[in-house]
Amino acid sequence: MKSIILKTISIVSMALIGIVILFASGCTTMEDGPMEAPMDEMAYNTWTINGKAYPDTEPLRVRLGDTVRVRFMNISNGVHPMHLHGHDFKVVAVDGWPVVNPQLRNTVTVAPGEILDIEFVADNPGIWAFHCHELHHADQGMITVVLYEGFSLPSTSQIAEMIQSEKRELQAVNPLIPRTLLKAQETNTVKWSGQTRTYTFTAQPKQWEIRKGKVTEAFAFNGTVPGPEIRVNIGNSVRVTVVNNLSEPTSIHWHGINRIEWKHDGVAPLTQAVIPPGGSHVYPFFVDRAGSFMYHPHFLPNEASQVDKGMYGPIIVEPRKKSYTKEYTMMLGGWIVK
Ligand SMILES: [Cu+2]
Repeated sequence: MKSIILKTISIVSMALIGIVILFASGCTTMEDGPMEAPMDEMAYNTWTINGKAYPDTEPLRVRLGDTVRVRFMNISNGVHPMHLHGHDFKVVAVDGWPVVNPQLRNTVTVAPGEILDIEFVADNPGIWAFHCHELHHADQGMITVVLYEGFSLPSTSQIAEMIQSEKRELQAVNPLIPRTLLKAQETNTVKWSGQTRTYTFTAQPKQWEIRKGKVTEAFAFNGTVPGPEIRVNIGNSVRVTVVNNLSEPTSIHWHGINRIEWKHDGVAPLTQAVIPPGGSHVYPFFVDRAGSFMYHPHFLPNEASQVDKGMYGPIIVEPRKKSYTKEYTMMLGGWIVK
């Protein structure tokens, strides 16, 4: 019975482009006989968009200048914070009802049974991840991409070549920001201040005291959890060298930062090569608005475990005028402590 329902949903969704149906399934097949749907969300091991799990999810194909509406329908029993890279969007409808004064955001939580419509303007050409930010769900399939006309998903060898050419560009005469990023800034209302802030973050294992007397293995940037704060001003460009001293690959995503080239967006192996153990990668980006952002690994399929071990940190872009007299940052984490 369950398989029949699944099939029906999949046919309906294929016919309606732009509709995203979020679904979870166990690994049971028809041959296994009827499957009891597990009560526990954690018992699911595959999470899908329109019946498909990454890398078989269908890209959202857009053209520069499109206004894109995406309709989330959460038929699963999981809560899915859906996150779009490279763009901000507005939640324009909930359960078919229009939202008054929708705010710009890059993540929205879709609860079981909820239907949300979002809209974004396709103004940032490239290949951008679009996924559930419950990173275990992303690791288990709930990830796709926004693919601009004129771009195609790079093959592994193309990614390797892309990284090499980027390296050459970054090492060229004035290496602080790549030419292509400067070009991207020309279309922006905020101009480069002439300042580039540079950071080096080294990821390595660390025995981390999570509460007094309780030590657990963390993956820490520069020996701390959270990792070091990036604190910059509007108009700065930023250049972060990430050094990987772990025994597994990684790659880092600059969450909420849209003035970045898609190939430095950190989703490996989707849009950049992994940073292998012993390797490094230089991430250049630009900040054009004040706000709170963060960085974290986005290496499929290990991003959830790397985040859970402490590989994250805040990015604060100072406002020109402060509405507060004191400030704190709280990064909320989850651990498996033995
Ligand atoms: Cu999810």
